[in-house]
Amino acid sequence: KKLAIIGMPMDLGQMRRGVDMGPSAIRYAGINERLKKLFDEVHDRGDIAIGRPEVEVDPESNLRNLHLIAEKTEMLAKEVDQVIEAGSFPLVLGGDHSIAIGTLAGVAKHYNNLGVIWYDAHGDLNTAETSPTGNIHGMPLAVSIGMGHPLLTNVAGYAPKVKPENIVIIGARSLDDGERALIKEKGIKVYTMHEIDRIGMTKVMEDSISYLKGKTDGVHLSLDLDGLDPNDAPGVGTPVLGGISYRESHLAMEMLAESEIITSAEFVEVNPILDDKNKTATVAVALMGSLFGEKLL
Ligand code: DIR
Ligand code: MN
Ligand code: MN
Ligand code: MN
Repeated sequence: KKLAIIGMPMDLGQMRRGVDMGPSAIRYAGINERLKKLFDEVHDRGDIAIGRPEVEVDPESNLRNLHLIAEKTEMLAKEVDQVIEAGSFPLVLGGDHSIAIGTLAGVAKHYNNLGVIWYDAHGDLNTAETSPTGNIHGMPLAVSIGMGHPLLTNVAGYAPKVKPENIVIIGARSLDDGERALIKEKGIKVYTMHEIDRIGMTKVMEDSISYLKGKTDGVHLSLDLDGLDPNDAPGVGTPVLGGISYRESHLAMEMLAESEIITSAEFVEVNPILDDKNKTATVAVALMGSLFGEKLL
């Protein structure tokens, strides 16, 4: 079993600076040491070069940093593609959630029926038309089903990446009107905080796993740290009260490890500037440990 780590220090999908330092914060929290115990080989490929580009707002679409994000996610897609071709598990470190456009573009071409688990307080299902902010980090899941600006949906030269019926959103508690409409229209499966409270994380994960297991040939985990409660993961740009706990998140990761369905992953939105002594990156690394099979006994 081989793991490849790719850092994507991009903060162009939203307005709070600092999430570009996410990959560094996660490395400082000990990702390499921790995961070396769980894989035969861990290769940290370093960061994709983002540089310090000038922030722009596309006058036609009102999208913030549209061209830069299209260009940089294309680079990430190539890197992820190479990692999979080399037989390694790709683990991408964000960066804001717009990086998922590139990760999924690199992953999805290797599967006929890719499943996606979107662990997030938000739906990330906005388009230029429905977005209240113009921030592309609120759009990557819509982009992956082929909805949104063509520069984004066509990253890596094909669209869509994922079928709506192969998606499960877990932890949602802040959805915009357009996102709600899209969820209904496309029949996307969503476990909001209501279901997590009501039926418990065990049942939510059992149902999610059996929903995806039969019909997919690979499952990507896209974990936004703001899916967790801000008490447990304060270092995120858009915290929302009433989130998934640290314990529930570990349980979810342990159940995914047991199920053996996950074939790629990314951990995004870690912002060390807004954090409390690197707590959020430390949580991210602990969750990776559980996802990749760490056991207490
Ligand atoms: C909001 C926030 N729905 C938007 N989205 C966030 O800007 O579209 N996603 N924070 O993680
Ligand atoms: Mn390929
Ligand atoms: Mn997100
Ligand atoms: Mn979010």
